[in-house]
Amino acid sequence: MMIDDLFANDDSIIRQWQEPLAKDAVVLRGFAYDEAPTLLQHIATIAETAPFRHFIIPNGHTMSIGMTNCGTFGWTSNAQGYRYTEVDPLSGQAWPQIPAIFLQLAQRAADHAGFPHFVPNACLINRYHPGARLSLHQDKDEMDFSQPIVSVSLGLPATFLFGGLQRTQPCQRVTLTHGDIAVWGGDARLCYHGVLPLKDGIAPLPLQDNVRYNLTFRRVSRL
Ligand code: MD6
Ligand code: FE
Repeated sequence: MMIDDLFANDDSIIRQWQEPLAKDAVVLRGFAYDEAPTLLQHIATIAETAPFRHFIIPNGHTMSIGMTNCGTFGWTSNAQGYRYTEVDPLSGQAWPQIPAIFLQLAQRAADHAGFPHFVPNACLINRYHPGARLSLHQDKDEMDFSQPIVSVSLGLPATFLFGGLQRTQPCQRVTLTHGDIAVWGGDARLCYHGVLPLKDGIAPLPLQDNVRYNLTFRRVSRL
């Protein structure tokens, strides 16, 4: 068989690869690339109902990242603390539903990374402009740590910091670009991570703007 025939109907074979970060943590390069324009359209629609906002965090600072959510549960913060809510505090209404294409992509990515049967019920949407950053943290407000987190990067590249189970452990630096999906679960589920200040640039079409979006899919337990 000719090499052309081997690749004839699926050039994802040559545009997608995996980079393990640690046990149970992997970056799926290019995994969301084809769906990216559709994902961005859905983000714009969600933001019409649940606009991006800059939460206050318990230390009194305002986050540099704009945030919104879709799903049964949405991550929120105020001066009192962090929590998942079933209602958008801005509108008093339920968060918009997770679009079917989001769910399918998150499930496929989790499956690919070795976490089958992932059914997220929360999707946090982060928006970064140049200078916006996310300090080192653990994702532990979900209560259920048996499920992984699936994180989709869109728009400008960012430097992701991936550390260990203790804040003081050294961090790897990983560049996450448009279409990459990071999946963390199992022994890596509570690893510290963060994002360095976003550098200026012009994101790929259809954005053509100095912006990065990140979708993180989670399973939040009702407790
Ligand atoms: C971001 N991501 O990439 C922020 N959390 O914009 C996260 O905080 C994150 O990418 C848990 C797992 C993967 C992530
Ligand atoms: Fe996080």
